[in-house]
Amino acid sequence: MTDNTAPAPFGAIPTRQQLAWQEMGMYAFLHFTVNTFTGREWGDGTEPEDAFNPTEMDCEQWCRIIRDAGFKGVVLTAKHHDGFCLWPSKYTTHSVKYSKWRDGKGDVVGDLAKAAKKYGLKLGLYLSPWDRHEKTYGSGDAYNEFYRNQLRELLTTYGGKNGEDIFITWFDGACGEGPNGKVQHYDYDKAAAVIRECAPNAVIFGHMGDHRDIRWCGNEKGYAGSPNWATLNEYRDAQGDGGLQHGHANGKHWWPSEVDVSIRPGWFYHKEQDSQVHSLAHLLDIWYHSVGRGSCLNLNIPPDRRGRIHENDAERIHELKLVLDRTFAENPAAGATVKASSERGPDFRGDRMTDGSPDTFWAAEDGVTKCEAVIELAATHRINVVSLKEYTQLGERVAAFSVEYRSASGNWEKLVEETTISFRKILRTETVETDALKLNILQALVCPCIQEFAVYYQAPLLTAPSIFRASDGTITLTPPGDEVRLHYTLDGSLPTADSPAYTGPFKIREAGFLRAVSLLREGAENAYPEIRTNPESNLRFGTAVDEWRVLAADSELDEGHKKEHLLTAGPEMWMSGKDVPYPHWIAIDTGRKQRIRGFILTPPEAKERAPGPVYRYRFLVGDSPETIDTPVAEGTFDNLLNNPVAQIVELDSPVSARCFRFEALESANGSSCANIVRLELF
Ligand code: FUL
Repeated sequence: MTDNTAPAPFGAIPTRQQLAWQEMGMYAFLHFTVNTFTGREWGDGTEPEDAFNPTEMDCEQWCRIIRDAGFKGVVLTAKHHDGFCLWPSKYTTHSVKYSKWRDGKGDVVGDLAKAAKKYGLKLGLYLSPWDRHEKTYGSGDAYNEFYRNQLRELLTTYGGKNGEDIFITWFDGACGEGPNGKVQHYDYDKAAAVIRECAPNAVIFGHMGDHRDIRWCGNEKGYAGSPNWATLNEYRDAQGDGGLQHGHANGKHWWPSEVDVSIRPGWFYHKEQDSQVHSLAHLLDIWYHSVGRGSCLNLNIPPDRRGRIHENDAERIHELKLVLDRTFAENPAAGATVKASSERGPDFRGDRMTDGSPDTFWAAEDGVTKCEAVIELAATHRINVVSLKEYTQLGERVAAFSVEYRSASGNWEKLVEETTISFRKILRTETVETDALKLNILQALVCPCIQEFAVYYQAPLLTAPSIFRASDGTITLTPPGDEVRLHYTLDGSLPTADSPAYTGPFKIREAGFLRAVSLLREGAENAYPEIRTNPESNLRFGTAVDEWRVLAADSELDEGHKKEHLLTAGPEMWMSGKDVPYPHWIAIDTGRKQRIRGFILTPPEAKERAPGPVYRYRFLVGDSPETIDTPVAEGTFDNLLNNPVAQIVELDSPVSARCFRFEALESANGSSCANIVRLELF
């Protein structure tokens, strides 16, 4: 036995604010503004103040539901890109004060601050740097001053006596101004100084020069990377080298990631997405890939036009709480005896990681970077979740580890092998019965300090069917298991046991909306009888495309990305040619004149920063391949770069035509390329 003192800290370590933030695990994003009422994702700043008009505004309802679902805080879009202020800011007339809502006496930020306090939730505020309404935006100093004034006003009015109630200030980096738009040079130093002065407990998220405490995880899909180092070198580099997702080992700054994702396809509430609240299984995946990877989860639950959290969203986060509570109720490793291959002294013994205290940890001797610990359970248990924590107050140390279990025959079998542990690592594994586990530290930057080792069991969950629609309109549903039967509807209603049962593939050539649910067969075991909803998948689709023909495109990259891919049902895409500049276009002959109410564009999945997301588009129709020259829609796909979900565009009025041309006029990220997976008509 050696020296009974703690190891020296290693590399960058968290501040008090960062640690407090990290402990929160999960909080709720609240996207709410004029967009809620106009149906947009990015307002353009021309919306009249009266557009904002919730009919049953109730911040207490938000906070009650969010608190009851286990969230620790709320983050409100006090101002989104459209510039409309949810508080009566004295620096602009574009706010609730100038709307009809509550005769101009309403104050959403004020109501939320009060309700959050009442329900024990911490408060976070989002103040968009990009402001499409404010005249001074793009002017440099004048806007910087305006922005600082708003920041100070918000933090000092709603942050408690000394601003202590604010746990996060949230700044996104979005700007859709394009090459000819306004350019604002921000004074991040001065803005950050206001935050440090007025919100001493807050962490700064995202784009505030280098005055950040936490980084973006690099996508809006809901997952941090593996590995997921909390440290980072330069933010600039991280955008290109995967550092937002993975961090940098032994990086210069302690900048752990936050995972921000919406519970629905859009960030703002849209009625037509009521049936697209993520399934429980999807939400759990998000949770394990964010909180379970040591990040915090900022889950967006957008209030609706009433000013209330919609019933579907409320039900789903209630279900999430139920499964998490049940899973993490019993830890068979609590209090277990541990035999470690290297220990420093009595205060750092192996069983310090099973003693339940957040202040004690197992630490190996200096210089030991490979070691193991055997955890003896008091009895045999069924487990399928492993949870680990490093004592990150002393830095991040572990780069790779594995966990083995002792099988009935007494042999050690591998359960899981992974990379970083960091603040937290919670992994789902196969289900095994065991009476002992072994933690192998395979690679560490310096002797490891492990604060917690725990195991749990998550009961199996009923999941949703998968849907595939072929180009001729044939729909195939696949149930998630034998004990499941599927029911579906085509009229938009929620399928029940009385809806048509799925018995095999069927064909629908017209456009439509399919909803399908999984129901447990009679007699099958249901681990969660309290869950009231049936897991659902759904698909909005256009008319069958097997008789269509791609006439031409301005260019195509190669055989793997040819224009004909636009008509296939899989993930393959059309991509415009290398170094061919915008605009790009593709023209299609549908073979017969048909009534067109709109189109659905499916973008490629976001690989960290997709190469060619389209921002501005135009849609033209014609009766023959030679006369496709009548524009019927023009607009922008807001936020397609970060949140590439299917874009449904309804024409102002339906048209009859045989051919159409889609024109990509401007890219969302300055790249020369355009890429599209599918274009459908409805
Ligand atoms: C992005 C914004 O553009 C989206 O509208 C949303 O607010 C998201 C959280 O951040 O950058």
